[in-house]
Amino acid sequence: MGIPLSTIFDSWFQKKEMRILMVGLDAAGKTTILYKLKLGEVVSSVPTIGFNVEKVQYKNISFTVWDIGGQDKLRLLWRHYFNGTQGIIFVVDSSDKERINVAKQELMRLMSEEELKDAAILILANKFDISQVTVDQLISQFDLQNCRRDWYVQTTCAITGDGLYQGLDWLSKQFKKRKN
Ligand SMILES: Nc1nc2c(ncn2[C@@H]2O[C@H](COP(=O)(O)OP(=O)(O)OP(=O)(O)O)[C@@H](O)[C@H]2O)c(=O)[nH]1
Ligand SMILES: [Mg+2]
Repeated sequence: MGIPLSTIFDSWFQKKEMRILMVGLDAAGKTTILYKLKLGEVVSSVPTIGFNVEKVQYKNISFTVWDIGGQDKLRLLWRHYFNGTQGIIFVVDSSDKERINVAKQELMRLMSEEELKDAAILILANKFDISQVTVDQLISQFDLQNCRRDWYVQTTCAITGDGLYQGLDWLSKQFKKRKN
C-alpha cells in the first residue's frame, strides 16, 4: 500500500491559486496593503475608482488579490467581483472610531451574501500604528464571537507591513483546508 504516484503528482502540479476579494471602507488602506505585498513598498495612493488587481506569491500559493474602491457609492459594485471568490480580506481603519459601525454593517452584508458563503474571511484591523486597537476589541466591536464562519482578525500596519504575512498565512491554511 502507499500513496498512489498520481496523487503525489497531482498535489505537486495542481494549480495553487486563490482568488481574494479585498474590500472595506474608503481610506482603510487596501491599496497600500496590496502594493506593500506586491512590491514591498509604500506607494502613494489615490482613492481607488474601480479596482486594482495583482498576483501575490506566498507559501507556494498564488493569491490573485482584487482591491476594490471602498467609497460609499462604489460599494454597490463590490458584488460584481464576488464570483469565484475563495477568500475575503476585509480591511478596517481601526483608528476611524466614527465609522466602525458602518464598517461592521458592510462586513455583515458581505457575510450574508449567498455567493460568498464558502469564502474565508480575514479581517485586517489596519492602521494599528495609530490606533493600538486589540484583536479582542475588534472582535467585540464586530460581534464576531458567535459568527459561524471561518474568520480571523489580524492587526496590521500597511506602512511597515506588520501583520500582513500573518494574515496571508491564515488564508493559505484555509486554502489547504478547503482543498483537502
Ligand atoms: N498610519 C497609517 N496610515 C495608513 C495605513 N495604511 C494606509 N494608510 C494611509 O491611509 C490612506 C488611505 O490608504 P489607501 O490604501 O489609499 O486606502 P483604500 O482603502 O485603498 O481607499 P479607497 O481606494 O478609497 O477604497 C493613505 O494616506 C495611506 O498612506 C497604516 O497602516 N497606518
Ligand atoms: Mg484604494
